[in-house]
Amino acid sequence: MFRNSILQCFLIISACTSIDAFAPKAFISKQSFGISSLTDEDGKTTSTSLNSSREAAAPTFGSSSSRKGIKEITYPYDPTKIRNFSIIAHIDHGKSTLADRLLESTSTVAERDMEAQLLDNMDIERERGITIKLQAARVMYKSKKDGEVYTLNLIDTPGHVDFSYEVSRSLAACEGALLVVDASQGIEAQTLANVYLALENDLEIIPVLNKIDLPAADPDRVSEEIEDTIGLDCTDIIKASAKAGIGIEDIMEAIIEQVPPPQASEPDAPLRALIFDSYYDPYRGVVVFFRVIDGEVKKGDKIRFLASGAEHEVTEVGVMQPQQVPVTSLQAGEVGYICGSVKDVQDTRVGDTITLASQYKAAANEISKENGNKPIGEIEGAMPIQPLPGYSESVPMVYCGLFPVDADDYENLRDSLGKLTLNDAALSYEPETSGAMGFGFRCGFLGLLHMEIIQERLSREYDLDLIVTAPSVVYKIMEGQGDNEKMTIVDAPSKMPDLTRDIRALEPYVKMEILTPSEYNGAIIELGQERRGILKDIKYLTPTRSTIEYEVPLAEVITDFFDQLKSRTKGYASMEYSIMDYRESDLCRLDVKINYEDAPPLACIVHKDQAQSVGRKLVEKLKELIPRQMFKVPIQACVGVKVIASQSISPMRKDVLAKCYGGDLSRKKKLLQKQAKGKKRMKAMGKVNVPQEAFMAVIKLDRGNQ
Ligand SMILES: Nc1nc2c(ncn2[C@@H]2O[C@H](COP(=O)(O)OP(=O)(O)OP(=O)(O)O)[C@@H](O)[C@H]2O)c(=O)[nH]1
Ligand SMILES: [Mg+2]
Repeated sequence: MFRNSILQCFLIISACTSIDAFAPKAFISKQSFGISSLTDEDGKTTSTSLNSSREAAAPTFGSSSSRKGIKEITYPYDPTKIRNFSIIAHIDHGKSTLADRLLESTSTVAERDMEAQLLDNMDIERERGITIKLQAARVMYKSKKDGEVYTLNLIDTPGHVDFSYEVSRSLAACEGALLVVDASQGIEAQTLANVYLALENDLEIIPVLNKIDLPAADPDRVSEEIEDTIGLDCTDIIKASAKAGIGIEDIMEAIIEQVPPPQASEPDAPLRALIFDSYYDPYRGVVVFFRVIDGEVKKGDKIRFLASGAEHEVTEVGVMQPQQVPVTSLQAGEVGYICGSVKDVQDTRVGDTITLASQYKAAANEISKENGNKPIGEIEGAMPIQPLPGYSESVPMVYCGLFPVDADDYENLRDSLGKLTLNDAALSYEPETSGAMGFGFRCGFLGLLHMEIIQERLSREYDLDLIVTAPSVVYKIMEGQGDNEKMTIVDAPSKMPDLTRDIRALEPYVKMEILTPSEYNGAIIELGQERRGILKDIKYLTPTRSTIEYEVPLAEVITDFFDQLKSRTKGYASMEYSIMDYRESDLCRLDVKINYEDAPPLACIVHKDQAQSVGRKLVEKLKELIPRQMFKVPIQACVGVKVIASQSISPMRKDVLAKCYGGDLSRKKKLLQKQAKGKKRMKAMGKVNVPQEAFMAVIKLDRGNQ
């Protein structure tokens, strides 16, 4: 019965996105419009030129210079003594802190090198106090029960929903998952989402109650909640405090006891290793993180990436402790990294399978012999080595345009995006050209926080100044009827055609689940109504906690929905969502004209009923954000050719009559007329600088009280 309920909750990608992620500080540059060129007046950011955040943030994590002369370590190999597991939880329930304790108590990291959330080694992670990248580490632990030494490969995962792709990839490399639940807060939306992901991967789940040191901790209530909602047996649940170091040994013993060891491979099986992460190192090329499923890989081997067909010689094989330590070989069941001077980022892809070139060639020759010496490429469906299942591609939820402030940076931006996709497999991009903005890229993200992090990483790690347009979802446009029906995908508001009678627009809807204390049910239903939500169900998990199920257009969610949810429930509610389907909606494109010139990056798609109020609020907001010019600047919001709202920014004006005391009236008139003429000329040639915040104005509008 439990499994059934899980099947219903298939892929869960949720949205705990904070819109304050969009505080203006995050955006960096100014842009001028229309006939004008791009400017970057006060667009300088703190660009610490980091080449690889992993290296830069944590020099101890192995820079190439410090690698010279490092001897490889040989570990005894016994697959029955290996345990691979991920740490999963809702955001801030203490995963990284627990990983710290596991590293510390096994003396994997020296005491002097220890710091809080050690595995969060990126600057952005440390500044924000959240994990955004999965991070693997190997610890050796001597069991108190049987006295044997075990190799524990742990993967710390991010808790925020925008990075759930990282979690799903980590889980595919493991046999078990440590489910951390904050004993003072209980189950949250993301706890459930991660449990479903772990069950999809058939993992053994070990629940742990964390933060029992807090006065507000209520382990009994939370255990009951876990039993009732998730269905895990909690009679002997481990009570721990990652901060105070309570229950750490119990956790490690439970892992050894409950998580199954990896399956040993057949003797002589060819190498098959699954890539779960990678990053670009300017000195060593692409560094690939993988889990060996079959076979063995050593330094000096020639490896082949099955999907791309690229072959490279291995220059280093190693494990993460968590700094990279070279080892002589890695065998089935082990987790580690490899480098092979791979300079072309296209060669490697997360989810691809690594094998040995010699084994591939031998298998290919055999198949070709069986087929009368036909070359392998000409034999249909021939697969000398069966690739591992890999991962399903992540589906971007939100799109935005990224344009370099300096047009010369275009190539640089393209290379940087290529390198960044190695480290962030959920990022997608394609070239885009816009009349007003020049050459850039349309990028797809899993959520708003993801979008902001990528933008910040581009600026910090690759020293790029960017202009970011407002995020939008993907719409489907249907034209014609019956067999002649044609569908086009629209991922930028400016590409939306004018909707006539035989063009229909479909927008994505999400299934949203909100967990909240029951006293806020009313406030949440009110919010749902404002956002065109369809209330599906309200369930009481316990007398004081409920889950509310909604079907909401995704476009309403990517505005300040999460902010509103938090503020209306005093921060107690959490939410998750997954894409359901596309539904027909009465949509229209809201264009913005500044100084009578179209400003496509400011256009947005809204529901027809909301067009008037969004248009009015948008022009008011733009009036506040766009600085005054020497001439009058009208700002208009239009649907089609109809202007539905307008405002104008009054010009800065010199008092030309100041020098004219006394004097004749006609003299004054003449001066004023001359000034008016000058303003008119200025207006015709004028350039309006639109600051970066203006691009985001549309998602920050207060949409209540419409
Ligand atoms: N009192 C107390 N605080 C804890 C405990 N474990 C973690 N914390 C605190 O909780 C906060 C979040 O901890 P993290 O370890 O960063 O949580 P996380 O689950 O890794 O968060 P994300 O990776 O962003 O999802 C930090 O301020 C920790 O100091 C604990 O056992 N007791
Ligand atoms: Mg963390």
